[in-house]
Amino acid sequence: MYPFWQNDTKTPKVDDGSSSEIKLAVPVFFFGVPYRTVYVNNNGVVSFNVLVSQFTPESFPLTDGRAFIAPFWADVHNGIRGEIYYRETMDPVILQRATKDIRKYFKDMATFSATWVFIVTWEEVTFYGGSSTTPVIIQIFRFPLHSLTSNSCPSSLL
Ligand SMILES: [Ca+2]
Repeated sequence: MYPFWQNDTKTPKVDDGSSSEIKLAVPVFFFGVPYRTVYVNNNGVVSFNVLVSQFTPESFPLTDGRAFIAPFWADVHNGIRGEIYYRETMDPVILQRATKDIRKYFKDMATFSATWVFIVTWEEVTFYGGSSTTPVIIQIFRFPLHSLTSNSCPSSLL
């Protein structure tokens, strides 16, 4: 787990909600397309170009062409419990750790070197119909992978 703090930006505490459009310090290349903004969506999706309020997951590839990363696509309800945090960082300690993690877990990326990281954390959120006693936690982090393709995309990295 990467560190997150109470002063990270939070998404609205509302069912099926999303952040505002987040301008990134560096472009993220996703399947060869550069994106300069993202949305952090409460239902476990980080999306490009459009927010995602959809609460029922679909299998990939999506038929409508939306571009997003779905580490936790589910019907989250942070209005009942939990917070969703995000931040960009170029903290050398985080970059060093991310570089080490990627090299360790993705053997074909032995020369990878993180220069920027975007961390999203769903902390103790619950699901639609859940309660204050049914929390879960998940975190993702993302790097600008310049050669990401459908054949080389390490899904657990996203
Ligand atoms: Ca929801």
